[in-house]
Amino acid sequence: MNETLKQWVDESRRIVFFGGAGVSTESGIPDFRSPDGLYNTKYKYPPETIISHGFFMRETAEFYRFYRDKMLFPDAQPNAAHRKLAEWEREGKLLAVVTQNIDGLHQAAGSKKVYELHGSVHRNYCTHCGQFYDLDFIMKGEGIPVCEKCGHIVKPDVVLYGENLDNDVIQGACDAISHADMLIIGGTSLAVYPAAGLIDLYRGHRLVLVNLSQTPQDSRADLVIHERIGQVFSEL
Ligand code: CNA
Repeated sequence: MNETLKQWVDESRRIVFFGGAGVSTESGIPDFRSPDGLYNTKYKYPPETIISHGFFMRETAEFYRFYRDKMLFPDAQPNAAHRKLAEWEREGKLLAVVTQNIDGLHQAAGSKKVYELHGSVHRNYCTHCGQFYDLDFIMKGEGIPVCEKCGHIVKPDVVLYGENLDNDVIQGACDAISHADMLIIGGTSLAVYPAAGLIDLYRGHRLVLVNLSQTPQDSRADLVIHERIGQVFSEL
């Protein structure tokens, strides 16, 4: 167990967690940039092309083939990292989780204050009338999902490359990070902007990075742990 991390967690009252795909790999969901991540699987186009706004508009059927095949994991369960964060929130020592993940596992673990910078696979809307659809609706259909009310295309509430982040979500995340007395960054390559830029708002001296591989921000962190985050959190 990392004693410094444990001590800082014990002493902090306004922890904010900023995470990415690496938080869910121990739940069986592949990340993007690890050796066994999505960017290293063979597909007709690179993933960053397929999960872009332009591709969704142009080649919707191909988008959904990839999306259903590679991005939906309805049976994944929260791991020790998700569970510990929810526990800290219940205990009143965690302000918020800010996540780049779209899998909903923080909420499944019981977290309430979750800023989903890149949206969620659990919310889907008709592009015409705004009718809501759940993940099951996308899973059980084939081809392009269309609205049962008006027949227009249903789109996941996921921020695709080339789309803007939701202003209210960014505002909430900025607010939480700037009020944090400890910021734990975990399971993210910190390569995707503007999300990765939000950590600049933290001004304290308990900046912890828990990530398997190195990140561009390792040198500015007060504590760096290159281990599996589920394992690290299970020992806290
Ligand atoms: P990324 O760029 O794939 O980076 C993941 C990072 O996590 C890498 O640096 C890994 O070394 C590290 N990592 C992997 N497993 C672990 C582990 N068990 N413990 C600690 N570190 C680990 O992913 P980012 O989140 O940084 O990139 C942002 C993208 C990925 C966002 O737009 C997400 O929407 C997108 N994404 C999300 C999911 C999901 O919702 N679960 C899955 C795949 C991709």
